[in-house]
Amino acid sequence: MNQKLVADQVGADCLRQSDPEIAEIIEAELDRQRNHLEMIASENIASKAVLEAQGSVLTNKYAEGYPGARYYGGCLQVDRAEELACSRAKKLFGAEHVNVQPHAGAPANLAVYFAMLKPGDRILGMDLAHGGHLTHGSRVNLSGTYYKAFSYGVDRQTERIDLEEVRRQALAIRPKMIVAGASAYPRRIDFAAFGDIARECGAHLMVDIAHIAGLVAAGLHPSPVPCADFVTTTTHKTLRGPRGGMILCRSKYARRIDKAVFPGLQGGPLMHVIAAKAVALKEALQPTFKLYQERVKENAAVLAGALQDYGFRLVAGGTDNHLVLIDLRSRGITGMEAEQVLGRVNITANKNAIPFDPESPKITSGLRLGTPAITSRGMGADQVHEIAMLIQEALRYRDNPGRLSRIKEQVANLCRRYPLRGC
Ligand code: DSN
Repeated sequence: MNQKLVADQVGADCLRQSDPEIAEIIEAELDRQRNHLEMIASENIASKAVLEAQGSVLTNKYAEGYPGARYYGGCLQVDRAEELACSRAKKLFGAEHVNVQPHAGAPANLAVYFAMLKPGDRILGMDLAHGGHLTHGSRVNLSGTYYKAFSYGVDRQTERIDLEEVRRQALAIRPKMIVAGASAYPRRIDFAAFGDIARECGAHLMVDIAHIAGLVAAGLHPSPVPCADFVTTTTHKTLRGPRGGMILCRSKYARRIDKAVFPGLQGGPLMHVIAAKAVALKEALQPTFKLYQERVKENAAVLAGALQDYGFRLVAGGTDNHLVLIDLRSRGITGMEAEQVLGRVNITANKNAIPFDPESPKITSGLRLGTPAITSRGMGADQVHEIAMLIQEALRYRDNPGRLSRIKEQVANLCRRYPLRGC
């Protein structure tokens, strides 16, 4: 490996001297990212500019509070960074108010609940087993413990959200909060219909766009901002920023949300991450970002079509966004085994429950694949066809080590032709 290049990329020169073990781990991880095809739908490749801001001296600063109203001195510069992040996020999503302090998507969701609900209040969110998220009311999460959580799923035939059924449940349950959004749902979500249902049953609507934030920002998925009271997101998935979270809301909820994030749930904000969020949001406001998102979506559609041509059954029959969910049952392989086989040829993906999955969440019958990271490397339709072919070959010849090592070499070749990109 070119050590100079590694040092440039990770700024590892000083680190290599002071902590060679961690420096070696970072170099090895960079090597892995360079030489593996990243198909995990929730991962991406942040720009060097984002990495630089996140690795900056802003990590040294305590700044509890908000710009202009902090509990510490010396916040002039970090105030400017947070103000920039907020104004860029508002512009990008057309939101009235933004809080950029949540450390991740889960605390963003919990802050909204903390702002608006009392323990024991009813919430209605998408079932984790049908593609929802832990923080949408799962029993193993705080959201399903402090609140009385109910869930809606997808229709058994269409594997899509049945809005009439959501409406029926909402009117029967009368939740205080309805949660829309998903982490493994390949189809468009009708947020306007969710808004109508919430209004009809007197609930607040929170939409979690963590997965599709980049598509929403680029106008490639209808935005929930006009119809939801609260929109939460992570900043590192399709949005391609640093690892973190964000809450968008109407002005009338601004104070409650800000108080819930700090001092309600968090202490000192991660100012280096907030600066990196600002950088990513500036990138997302550029015309090239829209082209990137268009390509993410096109690549997912090409992947879906190619996998179907190889005879794979896709949940909900295909995709409208950045991910596909394969039902592996007819292939005689579980999600866990498929993840392991693909790992052996340097394709990184994750096992995932499919709706009405007969297998446990640790095994699963599904595999989730996403295109954000390979698209960030510049791959297009031809490479996606090649990847689909490599995936089907690897799963088919999983017991043939010679075949697997040839596939691994083809993956390496693809990675060499499409290196990780800089700024
Ligand atoms: N862990 C994320 C995902 O992979 O979808 C959700 O939080």
